[in-house]
Amino acid sequence: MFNTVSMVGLGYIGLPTAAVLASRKIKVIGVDINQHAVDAINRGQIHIVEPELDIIVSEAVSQGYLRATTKPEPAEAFLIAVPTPFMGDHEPDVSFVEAAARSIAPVLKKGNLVILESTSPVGTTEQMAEWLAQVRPDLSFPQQKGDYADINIAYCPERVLPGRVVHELVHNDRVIGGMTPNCSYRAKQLYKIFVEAECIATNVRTAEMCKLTENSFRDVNIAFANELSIICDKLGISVWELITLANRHPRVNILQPGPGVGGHCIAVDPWFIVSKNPEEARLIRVAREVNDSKPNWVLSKVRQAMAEILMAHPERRASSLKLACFGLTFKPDIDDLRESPALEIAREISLLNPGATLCIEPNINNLPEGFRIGTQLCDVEYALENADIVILLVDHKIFKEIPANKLTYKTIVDTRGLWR
Ligand code: SAJ
Repeated sequence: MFNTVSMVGLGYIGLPTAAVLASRKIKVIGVDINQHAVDAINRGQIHIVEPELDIIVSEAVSQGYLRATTKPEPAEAFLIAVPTPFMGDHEPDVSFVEAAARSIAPVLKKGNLVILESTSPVGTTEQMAEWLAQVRPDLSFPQQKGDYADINIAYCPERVLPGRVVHELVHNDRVIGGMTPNCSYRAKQLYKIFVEAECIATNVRTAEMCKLTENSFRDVNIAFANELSIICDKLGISVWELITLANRHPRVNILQPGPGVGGHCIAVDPWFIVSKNPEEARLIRVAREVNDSKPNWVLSKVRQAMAEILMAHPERRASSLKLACFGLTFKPDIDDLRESPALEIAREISLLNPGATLCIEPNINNLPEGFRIGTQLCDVEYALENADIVILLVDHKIFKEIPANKLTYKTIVDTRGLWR
């Protein structure tokens, strides 16, 4: 049914999807504006970090099923997975979707299927159909001719977890929102090429909202845990013990508090609901605010720890204090620093601390910008030998393995409950 598919956007979602499709012996033309990414893929290499992806891409390219280009070419189906960030005022920026739609419009042919996968505010797919129709008045679209249109259009959100993308692409259920029933039917046929789980059809707006709902649900639940951690700190209760006990109730399942919420999804997507429904989305907005303000609370705990040491040791100067930040990534055991609260906190610590700041992040080789000059990236042993205050920001596996006796004489600010 589909011999040639074009994947527009070859990032964290597009490249794995293109490679998995190609591994099912579909000819895949990958399109990206990033020449460096295109060149790397055509050499059979990858420009992002994701387990298992390198092997699939290199095989797909060497067998001739996957090829990348910067200029769209004709295909039977087009999948769009481009970034949808938000702007300074939390308003969604769908300009990459518009650019992608306008770039494929000239090569569209009667019978083509166009699917948007990018996380998008409700209404974006219909807007995309309008952009396509503007460029191609010679073709008919679902908003004009329904099931009899020349072009089929659907929204099908990605839902894969970074670090498990290749597995989840195949094994997660897919929600498929066609602009018409025929659009859904055709999109379903496409996903069935590689999805072994269920593909469930709905309408386009429900599918768009479904993706936003999933990530907002998680954000609200993490905000609940983060708020609890602040309340428990005031009350002298261990939030970690409290959550373990409360979760013994058969209908309670509280998530884990941390230094805040990071990444390019959960910290962003709820704003797509809030910006369209500012009056109604009250809980969703407050959850965002609770999670966004958690780094400041952690910083206040660090300041408090510094003050307590100086009070207990009046002979010491503030500039003699050494602080060690354990972890910079947005979640454990990955190298991704995007929207990372740990990174934000570590930077601020380096700026507020008159003494030395050490950072321990086994998944990167160089400190990113924004730290006070002199801030050092070092290993666990060096940090534990030298630091007065250790601040646990990311629950990387190797930090879990630190023996308790190495932490005995340290002042600890543990945002993950790893060393409780
Ligand atoms: N976090 C906590 N406490 C928790 C769970 C997570 O503080 O109990 C924090 C993490 O440390 C991290 C942030 O939340 O900073 C987000 O991490 P995550 O593992 O919850 O999610 P992401 O951003 O890696 O991926 C999410 C997933 N969505 C859901 O689980 C509902 C994934 O399935 C989506 O495909 C992805 O967003 C996306 O692309 O939208």
